[in-house]
Amino acid sequence: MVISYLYLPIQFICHVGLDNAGKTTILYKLSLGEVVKSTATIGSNVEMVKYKNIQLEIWDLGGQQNLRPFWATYYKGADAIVMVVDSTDRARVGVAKSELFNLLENEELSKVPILVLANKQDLKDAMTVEEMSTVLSLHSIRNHDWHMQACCAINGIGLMEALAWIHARTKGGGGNS
Ligand SMILES: Nc1nc2c(ncn2[C@@H]2O[C@H](COP(=O)(O)OP(=O)(O)OP(=O)(O)O)[C@@H](O)[C@H]2O)c(=O)[nH]1
Ligand SMILES: [Mg+2]
Repeated sequence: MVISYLYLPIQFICHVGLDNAGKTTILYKLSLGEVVKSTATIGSNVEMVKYKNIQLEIWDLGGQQNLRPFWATYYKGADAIVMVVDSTDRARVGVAKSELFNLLENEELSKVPILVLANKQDLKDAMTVEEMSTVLSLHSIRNHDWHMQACCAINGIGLMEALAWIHARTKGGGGNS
């Protein structure tokens, strides 16, 4: 029913990650169920996505280098951060790592769970979750609840698991936020 839908609690999520990682493609795959041809995001896109007993207000932020300093202006009140990484972008995985560890230091995010999406798993040269976890040094993260999920924004594989991980960390799903 429309009315009960409107009253579902809202969780505030930010999609961050380098340009071309697939953040916008994931946003529209989740909200529309379709692959939308995207152009580089300048600023942000926002969409509501219903999942079980919550609504996710997902802010998709532009990932180009000159836009990354603005990510932090969206962090206040965030219930989860989703960092999207292009699993084929070996050349820039070090940059992605540095952006990830930079956001982990942000005080606004001190209690916020971090989901890392290893996107573009449909491409044959994609790094595996194990390789990505190693190159991103995820196991050295001690001060955040984090998880890595393999996914593909084109066929949607892994995206429901991503939502389930976030849901489990909300009050409705048994978590604290
Ligand atoms: N093969 C494949 N291509 C993908 C996948 N996800 C996204 N893409 C493609 O990657 C390109 C960049 O996707 P976007 O969603 O625009 O990337 P973005 O992270 O939003 O980039 P910025 O807005 O510049 O930060 C597009 O051509 C997408 O079609 C995927 O899982 N597999
Ligand atoms: Mg985008």
